[in-house]
Amino acid sequence: MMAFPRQYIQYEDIRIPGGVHTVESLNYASKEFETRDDDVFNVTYPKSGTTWLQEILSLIYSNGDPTPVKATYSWDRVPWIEQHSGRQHLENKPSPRLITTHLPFHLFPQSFSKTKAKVIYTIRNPKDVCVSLYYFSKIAQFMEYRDDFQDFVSLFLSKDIIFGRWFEHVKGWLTLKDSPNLLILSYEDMIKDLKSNVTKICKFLGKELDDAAINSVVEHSSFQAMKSNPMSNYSAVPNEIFNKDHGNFYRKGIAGDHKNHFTPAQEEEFERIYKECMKDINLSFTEN
Ligand code: PPS
Repeated sequence: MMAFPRQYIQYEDIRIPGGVHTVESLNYASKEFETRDDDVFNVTYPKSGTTWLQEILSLIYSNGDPTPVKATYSWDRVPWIEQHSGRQHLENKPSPRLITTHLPFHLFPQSFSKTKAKVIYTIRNPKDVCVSLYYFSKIAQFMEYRDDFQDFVSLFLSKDIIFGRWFEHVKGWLTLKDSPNLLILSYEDMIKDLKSNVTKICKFLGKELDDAAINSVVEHSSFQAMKSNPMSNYSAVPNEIFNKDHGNFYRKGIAGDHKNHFTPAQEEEFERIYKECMKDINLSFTEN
């Protein structure tokens, strides 16, 4: 397989990795995609719990039966709408479709607003997102790479970061916060109590799972279960795309790892920018 170049597409106001995305695939996602009333979208800023939700949603829709998550790749079960294979994956997929996206709200399918489709938006502490993305950029050969952590933090805080800045992404999606069709989840909350979050997701989706099925969803979407599931752990992706010699996609899966990476000066600067950008938004991030 050919390696993806570390090249970016400028799509409207955001930069998106090339190779896996094309202008055509982004136009499809944003402008042409026909949303169905029973579509379910797993929306995240990168490194905020995307893969986790792919697994949880797959397991909820199989009523806790792990067979599908052990038989089919996560990206086929809950495909990304904006990637080059989005159209092929989604056009003829039977309902209800489970769909993943990192798109900011303003580039989300235009057809969405006329439907009853549901969106689950998962938010993670941006400092931990930054750390996770730093390590991911060593593995993902399509990502812009900065060896020096401080350089990476500067990139993360700039408009050149993939899918736009975390701040604008989160604020954009929070404009929908009063919609009954949006469920906001917190990565940190899921770390603390996965079962109550799975129950909350089921309620939002109108899925009635009994206690044994809920427990099975929790068991099969644990960090360890996913890390050892070849259908979800990206081990099948060739090294030209995900270089496994440079790290593991399932790195730590914890809340608060930024404390092991940010210097006090970096924390202070990040906090200053956070406060400036998020002044009207009330979010908190618990740490273990
Ligand atoms: S991506 O590339 O945007 O799809 O990445 P994404 O899946 O959003 O984020 C990857 C981080 O999520 C962690 N992860 C989990 N944490 C806890 N429990 C489970 N089950 C789980 N699955 C994935 C993964 O380890 C990455 O975080 P870091 O901090 O790098 O470990």
